[in-house]
Amino acid sequence: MTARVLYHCKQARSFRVLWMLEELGLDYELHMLPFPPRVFAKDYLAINPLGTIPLYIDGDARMTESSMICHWLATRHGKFHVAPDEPGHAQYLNFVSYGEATLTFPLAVHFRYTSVEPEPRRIPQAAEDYKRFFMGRLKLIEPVLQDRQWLCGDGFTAADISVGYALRFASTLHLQDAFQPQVKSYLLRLEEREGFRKAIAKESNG
Ligand SMILES: N[C@@H](CCC(=O)N[C@@H](CS)C(=O)NCC(=O)O)C(=O)O
Repeated sequence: MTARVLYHCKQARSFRVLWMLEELGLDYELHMLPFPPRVFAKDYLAINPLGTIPLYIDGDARMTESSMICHWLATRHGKFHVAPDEPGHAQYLNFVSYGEATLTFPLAVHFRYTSVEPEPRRIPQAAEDYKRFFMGRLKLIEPVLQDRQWLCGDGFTAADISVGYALRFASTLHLQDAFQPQVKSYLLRLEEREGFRKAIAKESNG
């Protein structure tokens, strides 16, 4: 059996990988780290010089990009993806990347300048600007979710995990009141999934 190992901090982007592993029903070893590991788990730098999480090890594969790990797992296990020869493949790939590069990036800046930095280094203007930046970037999914349950049609995919994590992150930052109703109900639908609930339980129990 392949040894699968995930390094994770509670609620961090590595949650995407934890969620996908649970959706696929795979066995894995979970290593919980304090946040940020580069400060509180300096040994971790020896296995991941970036100091970021996730680090996912699966046989010969070592990966540090959460959305791509989900896509890779989905294609490898033949579930929760849109294959290259299927309609909607390009849009699927676009959503997988968009969840991290377009949606999570501005949230991370907002989070940093409202919560992570010590008080004297916080920048309210940057926090506000990047909150607006995030809200504007939801325009890609708002019309899609008017008439679809999941981003890529009838089936749940890695794109939903990539984007769903960003929406969940926004809701932990209390930004969900500005979501359009179809985005709010999409997030609730994601949070009701068994895989999501199991992943939450796993990270809570360490
Ligand atoms: N693009 C990467 C970003 C990874 C990343 O920056 N993770 C954050 C946690 S959400 C982290 O490790 N931050 C700690 C640090 O920067 O020291 C991904 O999607 O996995």
